[in-house]
Amino acid sequence: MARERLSQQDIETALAGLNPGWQGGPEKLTRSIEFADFPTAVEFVNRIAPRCEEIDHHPDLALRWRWVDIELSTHSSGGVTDLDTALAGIVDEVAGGLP
Ligand code: HBI
Repeated sequence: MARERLSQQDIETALAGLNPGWQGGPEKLTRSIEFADFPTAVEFVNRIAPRCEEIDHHPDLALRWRWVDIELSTHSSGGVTDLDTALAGIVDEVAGGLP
């Protein structure tokens, strides 16, 4: 049984508690984060990896110089679920600890 997709209203509610850089639609949540430099962007990826393993939920990441483009969706559900909003909060926590 696939995990339940969130309604747009639920997504809007979740976004209110997340970094304003997040954009959300029924299909995915996206955020592009600019770090101080390339090594810091790589450090973000390295720090987020074990957190994703802990919850068995993984982002789509594009590492572009000092930017990391993040897309969150629950592939097995074909859209945004509470796993994605939870991972968005983890992304905010990890990114917030980096320059
Ligand atoms: N991560 N974003 C995302 N979407 C999934 O459907 C997903 C995942 N990580 C692991 C995973 N599915 C499955 O391996 C477990 O749900 C069993």
